[in-house]
Amino acid sequence: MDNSRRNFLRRASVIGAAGALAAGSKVVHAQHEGHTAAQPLQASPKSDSRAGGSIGGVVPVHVPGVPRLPWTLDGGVKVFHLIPEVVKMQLIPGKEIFAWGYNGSCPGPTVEVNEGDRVRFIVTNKLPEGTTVHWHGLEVPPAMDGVPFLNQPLIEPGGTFTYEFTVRQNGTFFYHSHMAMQEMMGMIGFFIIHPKKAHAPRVDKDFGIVLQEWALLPNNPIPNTLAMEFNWLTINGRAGPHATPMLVRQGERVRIRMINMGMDHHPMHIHGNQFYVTGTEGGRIPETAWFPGNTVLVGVAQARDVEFDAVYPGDWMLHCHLPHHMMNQMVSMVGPMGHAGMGSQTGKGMEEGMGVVRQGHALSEDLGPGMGRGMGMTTQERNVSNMVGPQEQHEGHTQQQPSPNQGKGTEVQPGQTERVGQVSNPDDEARRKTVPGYPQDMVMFMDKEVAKPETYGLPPGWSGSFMGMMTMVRVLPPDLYDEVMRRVREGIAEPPQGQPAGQQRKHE
Ligand SMILES: [Cu+2]
Repeated sequence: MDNSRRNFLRRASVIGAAGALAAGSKVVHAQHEGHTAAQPLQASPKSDSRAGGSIGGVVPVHVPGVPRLPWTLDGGVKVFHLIPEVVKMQLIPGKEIFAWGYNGSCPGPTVEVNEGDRVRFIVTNKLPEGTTVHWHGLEVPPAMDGVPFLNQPLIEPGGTFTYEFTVRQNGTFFYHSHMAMQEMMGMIGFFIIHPKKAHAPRVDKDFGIVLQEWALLPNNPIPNTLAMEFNWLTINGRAGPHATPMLVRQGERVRIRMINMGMDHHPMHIHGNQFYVTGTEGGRIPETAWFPGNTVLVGVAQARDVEFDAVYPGDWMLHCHLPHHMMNQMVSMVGPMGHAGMGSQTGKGMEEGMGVVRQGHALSEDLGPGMGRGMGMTTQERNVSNMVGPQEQHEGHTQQQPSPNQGKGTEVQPGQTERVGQVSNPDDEARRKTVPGYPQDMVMFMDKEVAKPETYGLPPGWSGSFMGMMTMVRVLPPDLYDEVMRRVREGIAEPPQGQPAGQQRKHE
């Protein structure tokens, strides 16, 4: 395939992605008897102390983009219906996958109860295989613990199992399938238990974020749950920049609860603020044991609560700091080696990059560069990047000669370094392409596609800096806060106008 055609196809797929509309996750089953698919975010019944906002000083937890699980009261027992099922969800506009979740949502809807509540969960399985629900961190009777065969039979497709127990703890917990691969299909949700009296100091805003990771081969919408490498990282089911910002009025005290159910640990870092770690998956940490930081490691199966006073106005990033968790759609970790040129291919998919040979022999013209190795026998080889991340589009491919000395025959003495390949003109693409390691990071703007009421007032191009496990805490001065909240209530989503700073010279 020649380069112009390949570039055309890439451009077409980018335009296709940009044209897709944002939508929440939706249930995949063709029909549902007796229950509505995606449960809208709905207030709990009026008898609930939290609905009014502040009996005991407790504020409801807001998990951006994830509904709350409604309940009804039956003789003093809070009754919930939990439905494991397959959902179609959108990681970013244009990237839809099939995940497994609960009640039409992945992550599952948030369970929010009070310490001392008696709760009943009627679980009806709509998955194609058996499942159970484990209440992670909760002190429940063994028969309610959700381990199949040890504590209970599997809930077979179409079957129902009822869990009932009294919640005696308070803090950030979660529920999840106790089948390991189902966990990796997304089957997790928050289980928040409010204390009888709010912890001091009281918070004004209480947020929750679920950290998940997905292995998705190109053009395959089904997560590979056996993978050890993950190329999509999400917060509440969405990758940056599609994650919904958390909104705070300047001066408020904020709690953010983070839970992790995946294969990797996530060092979650906030910009511009220090926080205290105030809770774990075991509940509240005594204030005397709090420690400050701006990064907290949320390990697999852990919960971490952090709190801070939002005194600094600004749009503050909150993200996993693992470099590979700050990217979307990594196409390859190992190749290709050469830039596009005569006989060389670049920008191929993960399969080729990982050396899955499908055509010809490994060193053939098509596959050689994709194997991530230089063959040492062509002038087209250069020490260039592995090309991770989305690829920038270039109008008109430039053919240029590499420097004959680039990366070859130069010996650097131990302890010494040597400058290589400085570039002073960003428009000199030919020169840039001779630099070892180029390209590394690429930027893709999608302000318009991910515009939400919560993004109002962000600068043009803001979305170019958000990928993977990234979101933000927007600490807004009162006027702007009120305006953004009005837009949230009225559902007004407007992208910023104008060009990103420094991008005026670029074509669209
Ligand atoms: Cu991470």
